[in-house]
Amino acid sequence: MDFSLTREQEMIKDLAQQFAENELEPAAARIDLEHVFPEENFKKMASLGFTGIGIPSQYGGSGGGALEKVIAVSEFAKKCMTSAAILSIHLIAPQCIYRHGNEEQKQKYLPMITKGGSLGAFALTEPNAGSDAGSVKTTAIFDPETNEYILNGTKCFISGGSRADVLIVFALTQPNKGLKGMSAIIVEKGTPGFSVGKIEEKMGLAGSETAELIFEDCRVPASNLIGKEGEGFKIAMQALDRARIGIGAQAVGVAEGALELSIKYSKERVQFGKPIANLQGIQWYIADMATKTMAAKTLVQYAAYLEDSGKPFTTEAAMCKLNASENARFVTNLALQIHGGYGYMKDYPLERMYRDAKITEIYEGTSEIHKVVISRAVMNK
Ligand code: COS
Repeated sequence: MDFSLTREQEMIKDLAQQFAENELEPAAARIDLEHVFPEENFKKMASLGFTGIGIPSQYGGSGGGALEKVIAVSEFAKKCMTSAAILSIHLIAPQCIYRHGNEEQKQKYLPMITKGGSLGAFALTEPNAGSDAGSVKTTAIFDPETNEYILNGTKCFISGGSRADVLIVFALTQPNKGLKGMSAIIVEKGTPGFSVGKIEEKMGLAGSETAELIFEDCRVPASNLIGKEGEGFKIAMQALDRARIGIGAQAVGVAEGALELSIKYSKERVQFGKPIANLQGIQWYIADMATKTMAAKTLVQYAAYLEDSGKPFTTEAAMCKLNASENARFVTNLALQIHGGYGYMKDYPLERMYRDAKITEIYEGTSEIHKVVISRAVMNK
């Protein structure tokens, strides 16, 4: 068993760490307060190759796989969860096209979203299809006269949806077949009949622009179908398996960031005539935070290793996301507690990290859904 990173992975880690410290951290508080998508930083992510992780260079990607994604996303999340979420969720769309698209689709769409600065989005969730993703009601009816699909329906809570240039939309091409009639279709920003509705006001991840998307007789060429008709649910589930490792990486990163800040603060903060780091209560907090975060990180990296090795990883992706997200809430809560009143103030990043961490227990599948996935697997149900 070899837990060490390769030289290339070490380089990605260093690059991500420097970028996070120099560019992401200084903007993090402003993004959170002003609720703005960090356009400039996203462009820089693209120019540094982060938006093309997991895609080969022939399509504009920077190569690597799940572990490289985990490394970059975790480093980003230490300093700015919104930026980590933007990267991690963006990476779902190129993976869908690369793994399930045809050569023409790869040539057309991948370079723009891997290195061209275009943002990808994954549009599955609907008002009545959240945890029950198979209940999607949006339709995409084929029109043989024009060789187009006509989309009708509403998606909600779509991360980056209002800003995305290329969206993977899940819709029923055969509505009478339920989830077996679901297909994955590429929709480009600006397509007539596609509009952005409500932009959500969220508890955290303020800069990631979570939006409602409305499709009203939105016509897209039949050539935008990814894979075959009816394959959409499986494409979505496989995409979510990969994405859940990305959320695990976000959760590990925010926990590591909060732990680092807590260690630093506890050594500086003097109460009762000595640094609070000398108090055993604080030492025990730090020991628990460090141990649980190391365990979470190891499980996330193990799930990434399975994905990269071409082995089944659905269960481990669910486990790593469940564990890392619960740990992120645990660690950011204790970190805020260690910082006391200062932790509650916006002058420090702790309250933001605490708010941002919470979403990891909810999006890309709630903790409860992951327990369904895990128990089904381990109990053979
Ligand atoms: N990979 C590949 N195929 C999968 C799969 C996976 N991870 N999970 C399920 N499938 C397949 C099943 O094998 C089944 O195919 P067959 O009918 O050919 O056997 C089909 O999909 C239906 O699966 P299942 O019966 O398990 O579907 P359910 O409706 O019970 O849903 C859960 C399964 C709950 C796991 C799924 O709906 C889910 O993940 N929900 C959460 C959605 C989510 O994360 N939403 C957030 C969106 S982005 S913020």
